[in-house]
Amino acid sequence: MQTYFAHGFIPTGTRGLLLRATVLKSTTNNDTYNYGSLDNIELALEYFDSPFNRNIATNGGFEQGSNLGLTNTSPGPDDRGQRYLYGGQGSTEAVMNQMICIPSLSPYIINQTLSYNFSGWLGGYGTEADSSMLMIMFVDANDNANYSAFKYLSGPNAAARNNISSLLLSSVTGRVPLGTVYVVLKVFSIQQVGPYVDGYADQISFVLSQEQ
Ligand SMILES: [Ca+2]
Ligand SMILES: [Ca+2]
Repeated sequence: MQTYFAHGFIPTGTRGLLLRATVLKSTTNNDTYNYGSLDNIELALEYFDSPFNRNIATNGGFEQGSNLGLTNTSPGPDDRGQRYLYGGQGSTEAVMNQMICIPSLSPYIINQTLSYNFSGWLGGYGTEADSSMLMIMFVDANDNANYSAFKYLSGPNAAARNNISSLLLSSVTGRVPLGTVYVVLKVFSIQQVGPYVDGYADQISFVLSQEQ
């Protein structure tokens, strides 16, 4: 199966939503059964107060996440909360994606006056070479990513963490490129030493602002 998604703003005056899934049976080879299939239909609604000058990433502090390896006294953000992201077990890499729709900001994007700041605290475990990485993608209305606007942020290696379990701040700023309808934030947790994927991340933040 493949995953498909659509996104957008609910138009003014909407009083209800109708979700419809159609499963089509082939008409070309006299199939007895309809083998069209689907699963896990989801609808997520989000209310935006003001999109500017605040973190609009959801659960960026991973307080609905996991906790292993760091302690409350490990170097990291002051506002870390109780939990953070780590990659877990069973794979050599874990990836988190979050899509944020911003079509209502198209006037600012057309005028090239919409700036972003994408940041996160990244780290790992002791002397292990496991690490984390952030990436941001800008995608247009046809779901085409703007490859020239990709940004990567590599987290610290063990030496940069002084070989202790800790988190360090990484950030990138830029201008939201023309044609952007939504952004995809990605967090990679990469395993070099087993058995756990000990790339850590916390306090992921995506902030938009108007350039004056
Ligand atoms: Ca946290
Ligand atoms: Ca590990």
